[in-house]
Amino acid sequence: KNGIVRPKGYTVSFHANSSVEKFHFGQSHPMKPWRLTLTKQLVMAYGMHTAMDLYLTRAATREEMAEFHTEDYLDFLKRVTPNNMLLEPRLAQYNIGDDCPIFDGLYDYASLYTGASLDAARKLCNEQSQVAINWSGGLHHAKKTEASGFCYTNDIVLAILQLLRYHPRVLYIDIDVHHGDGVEQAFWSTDRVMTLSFHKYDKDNFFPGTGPLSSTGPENPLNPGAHHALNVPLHDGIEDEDYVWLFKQIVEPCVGAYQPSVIVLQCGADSLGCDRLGCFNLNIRAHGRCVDFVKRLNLPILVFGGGGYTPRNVARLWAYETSICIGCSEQLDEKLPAHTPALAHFAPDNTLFPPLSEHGRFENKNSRQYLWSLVEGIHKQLAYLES
Ligand code: ZL4
Ligand code: CA
Ligand code: ZN
Repeated sequence: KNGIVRPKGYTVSFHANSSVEKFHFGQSHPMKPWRLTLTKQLVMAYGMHTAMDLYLTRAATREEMAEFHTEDYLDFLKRVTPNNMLLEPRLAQYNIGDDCPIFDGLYDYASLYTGASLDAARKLCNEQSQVAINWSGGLHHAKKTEASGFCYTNDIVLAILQLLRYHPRVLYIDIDVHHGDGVEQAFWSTDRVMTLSFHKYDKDNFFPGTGPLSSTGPENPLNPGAHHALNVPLHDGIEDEDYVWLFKQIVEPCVGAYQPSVIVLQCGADSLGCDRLGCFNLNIRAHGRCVDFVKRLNLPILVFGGGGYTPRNVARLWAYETSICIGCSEQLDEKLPAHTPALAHFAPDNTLFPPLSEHGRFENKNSRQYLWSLVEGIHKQLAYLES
């Protein structure tokens, strides 16, 4: 109730525009922007808003989004509506369909989440914050000229392009259960961004089907991007200790070898157990330990959301990870504050850390031997950077 004390000499900023929360992808679509309302309610119920700089962000301008996306794709997003879409000849070209439907306000939705990510990036560039958070961002699948996997504009790519104005090397880390293909592709041919994604990989049966260990950048060793894409393909059911171990075994040498000046962390909540679309068995604390590990590297960090399709757990996770960024996670009561507005969503247990791995929806198919082979594969790849 008294609020959380702001850490000294260290600023965490929270970038949001609550207008994004009101958009609807359509009946039974798994992506639910109102999960952000739930998240913000928990953050505030715990009193964390007093320990951060809060920014009400504006929508990204068309010019800002054209730094990555094509004019014709942005024109399309701007003009298409549920009423005129049947007259639109290029729906297939822009990959509009069940995953990426046309809904009312689509352009406003995309420009709002993108605007928040750009605002966060600028606060890191001018050193007004050390950690800048946008839970509405992290839409890693969008391409230059098409929508993909619930993502219309790629706010991560646009934010990284901003960071590159001031930072020589950006490390991008993606712990969403899906492969961060759009970000990987955008920076495929540069050595100024290293992309690292942990994800479920099954070429034919799990979206988007890219991101094997062998996908490391352009084949031509003279291309600067060679060896700067890293992929950690996982099977169903990975558990807390193994995931956190793997994350540390890989992230630490990446930072050592690449020496980034800033880190962008996509915190997709669909890698939690019990996610509607996911297939891992992670608990909230384990996911948070990955964020904590990155925070302790003492580099400026841009923190984004992403996937997450069981809204009550998305809200728990991102509220907890907000506390990790602030450095106040030990002060949070496991029991959710009694004055949380949507407390009924978190019933019957009303805890921040419900058991998500016990119900064992997914058998762990990741053997220790397999995990070691991933670590070894990544270490071998990093050895190319030293030379
Ligand atoms: C749905 O119930 O695997 C969309 C998508 C809409 C409502 C009504 C339509 C019913 C699950 C998913 C038919 C839906 C058929 N509705 C969807 C190959 C696919 C073709 C589309 O977390 N069908 C495509 C995308 C993935 C595919 C995951 C993750 C984003 C992120 C960052 C994107 N696409 C098969 C599926 C439903 C739906 C139910 C769905 N789509 C589950 N997985 C996908 O990485 C934000
Ligand atoms: Ca990922
Ligand atoms: Zn995802």
